[in-house]
Amino acid sequence: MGTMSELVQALEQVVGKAGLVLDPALMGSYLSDWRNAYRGRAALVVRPGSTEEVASVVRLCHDAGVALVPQGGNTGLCGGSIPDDSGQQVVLSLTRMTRIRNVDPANETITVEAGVILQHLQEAAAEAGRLFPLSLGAEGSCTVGGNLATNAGGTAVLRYGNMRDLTLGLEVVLPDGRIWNGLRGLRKDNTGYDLKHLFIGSEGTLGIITAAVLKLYPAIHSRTTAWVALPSPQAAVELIGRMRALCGDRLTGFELMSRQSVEFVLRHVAGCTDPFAEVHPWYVLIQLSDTLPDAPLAQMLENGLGSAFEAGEALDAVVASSEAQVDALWAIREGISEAQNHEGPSLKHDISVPVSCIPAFVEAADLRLQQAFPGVRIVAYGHVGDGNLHYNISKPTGSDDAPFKAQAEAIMGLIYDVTLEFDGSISAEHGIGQAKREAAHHYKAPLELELMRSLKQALDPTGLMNPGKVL
Ligand code: FAD
Ligand code: S2G
Ligand code: ZN
Repeated sequence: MGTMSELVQALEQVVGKAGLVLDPALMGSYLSDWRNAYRGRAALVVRPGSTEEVASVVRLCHDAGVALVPQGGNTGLCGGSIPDDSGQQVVLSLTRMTRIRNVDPANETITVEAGVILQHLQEAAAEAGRLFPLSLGAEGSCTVGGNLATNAGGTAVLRYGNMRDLTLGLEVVLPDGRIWNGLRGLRKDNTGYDLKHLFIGSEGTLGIITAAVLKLYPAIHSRTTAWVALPSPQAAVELIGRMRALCGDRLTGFELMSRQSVEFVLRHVAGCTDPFAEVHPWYVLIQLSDTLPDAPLAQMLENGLGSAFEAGEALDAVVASSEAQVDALWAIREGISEAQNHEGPSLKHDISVPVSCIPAFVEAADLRLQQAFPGVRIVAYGHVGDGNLHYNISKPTGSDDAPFKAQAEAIMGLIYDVTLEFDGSISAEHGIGQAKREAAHHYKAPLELELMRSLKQALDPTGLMNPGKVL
């Protein structure tokens, strides 16, 4: 096919005028990420309303040799949904595909389109008397397609797993425009390679996810939440072990936060107050949940915290006595991401190490960072049960952005080196995108990269699906 304008005319035949954004002045929100860390230019934004329209768009772009950048809620933190600065790429937004196609309470499954916002999915599950457990700070705007493409994690992974664990079937438009309908709601299907797992976590580089069959869980009817002050990450690891032994799968949230991360929230997020009068070095937010309406959760929590105090693992604790207080405690935790933006550039390191290595990782990384980059502020927090720390770095108080940004690569290298010393991963839940391509090429085993490239070559031989991301 010929010129871009011929492509635009053909695309308009498929999606109609309403499905195209041609005016650069109206493209803004599609061309930069949530933090404004990445900015690109697009030939146009296309917003198909159905799987068939996605397939036609992909076929037209494939035949025209035009690269596609799939986009959902654009809340990703690795620049995976942002086009390059050539102005030749097409952003394909799934945000018009918001149908909930089917809910099957007896099979405990729900079939949704890729553009469904995570919060709406949670609400649809609740209306059916069930729970869809994925929960993360961006749930008000991230989409199911983006959650699948990044294999999103969040705060309930320790009990329910990440998006990969919550998925039974997928519908995908392949890079050549063919539609793969793998929308089966089966918990057992052993008929060869499990193809859905190729696309989950592929960040738009192997195809466009247009729908999914997701697992539903029994609804929660009782919940108790506590905010606990601790002397160290070691105490947090001891405490989660204690709570797991006591409560088993009732432990549905265990979020660690350093004092620095809480300080940022108290400073920048309106309505957040310190649950304690005294300052402490570390905190955890603990949540227990049960399907029984009157499960003895408060008693379990009291037993666990009681022995933690005796063992010197806890310094203070408050158990939420109302829904409002539960929300207020979670608002502190979920406010950390936004609060960091008010303190200059946030160098994000979404790392994971074995849970038992979290204390030693923090000690080693803190020490080496302060030696090499005195004054940088370490904003460490995250999902202890998954071994996943958001070990983010902000510039020294009162310093300029530029010299700090100039050290970004050295800071990142130091933190990832320490991560690998503990056999960890440089990306626990956010993916690679464009932010961590070089790091992934540096830290991943050559054989793993070779196998990934073979899969990319097999599924997207023209390389038009989200080029420059992941590989
Ligand atoms: P986008 O940002 O639009 O896209 C993300 C990637 O997926 C891109 O590579 C894009 O090309 C691709 N993509 C999008 N839709 C499709 C599709 N239909 N088919 C194929 N590829 C597609 N993430 C976590 O895992 N855990 C957290 O706790 C967490 N907390 C966050 C808190 C805040 C405040 C913010 C802003 C982000 C947080 N994130 C977290 C990151 C982000 O919300 C997730 O990565 C989310 O899954 C992205 O969804 P999205 O719809 O915004 O995807
Ligand atoms: C979270 C958000 C990303 C960040 O809040 O759990 O995934 O580092 C993170 O701000
Ligand atoms: Zn997270």
